[in-house]
Amino acid sequence: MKNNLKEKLVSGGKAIGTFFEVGGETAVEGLGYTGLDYIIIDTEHGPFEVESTMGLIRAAELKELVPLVRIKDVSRPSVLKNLDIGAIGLVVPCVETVEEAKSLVEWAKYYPVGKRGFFTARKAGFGYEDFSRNVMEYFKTCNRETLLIPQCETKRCLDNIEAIAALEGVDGIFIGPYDLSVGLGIPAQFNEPVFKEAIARILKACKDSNKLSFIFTADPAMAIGYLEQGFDSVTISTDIAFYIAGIKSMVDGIKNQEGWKW
Ligand code: 3PY
Ligand code: MG
Repeated sequence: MKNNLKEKLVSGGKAIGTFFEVGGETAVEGLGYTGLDYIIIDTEHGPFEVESTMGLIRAAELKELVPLVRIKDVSRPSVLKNLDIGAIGLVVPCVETVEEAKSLVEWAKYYPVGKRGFFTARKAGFGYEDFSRNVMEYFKTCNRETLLIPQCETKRCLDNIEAIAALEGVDGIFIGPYDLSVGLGIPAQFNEPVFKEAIARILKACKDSNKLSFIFTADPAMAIGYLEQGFDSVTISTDIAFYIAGIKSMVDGIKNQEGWKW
């Protein structure tokens, strides 16, 4: 069990991902040819439940695309089930307090870091992978390789960000700029000083605690800016946005010829 995304990021590499919303194993497989490092299967906003998510994870594994899952809420079943079906990392929306982050660690990490419920699930080969035969080795491997990444996307989370980022078991922070900007009273105004200060504060909290930093943007120029600023990773747009834009630009290019009635 190895997390290629973690390996890349802790060795100083940058990574790029996208939110997966389209659905279907074939769509995941196709993304394996794009150069993306990871996808985040979005069960917060996307239509997927745990059973279909498992198929999407398998398809990502086939193409060595790292499958993270954005779980739908801060709850033990959401954490446990998504890890047990093979998510190698969880992005958790709307975490606001240190207590919530502590609960997440308890549910997501095995003893002695947390109290994850014991099960030799997919990543353990249902108990047939060598590393899972010894319980302590199994726990240590899962705790090391599984990324737990709360999202900072509310004012309350921002107020607590240093303590949340510093928690043992929290591997990184993912900034949700849309919700965070709403929380700051400046919806989608990403160039406002108050927004930029918030981003800088979260990034510093990550660096000070030696944790990974992720941010979402739909804009490739902003993505480059965030990477230059020091973020470890940007999650760029959603697959559905690329899908529509790609086909639409081809259709527009043909339809825009003069003289034909469509
Ligand atoms: C946000 O911007 O709120 C996110 O959660 C990223 O998609
Ligand atoms: Mg959000």
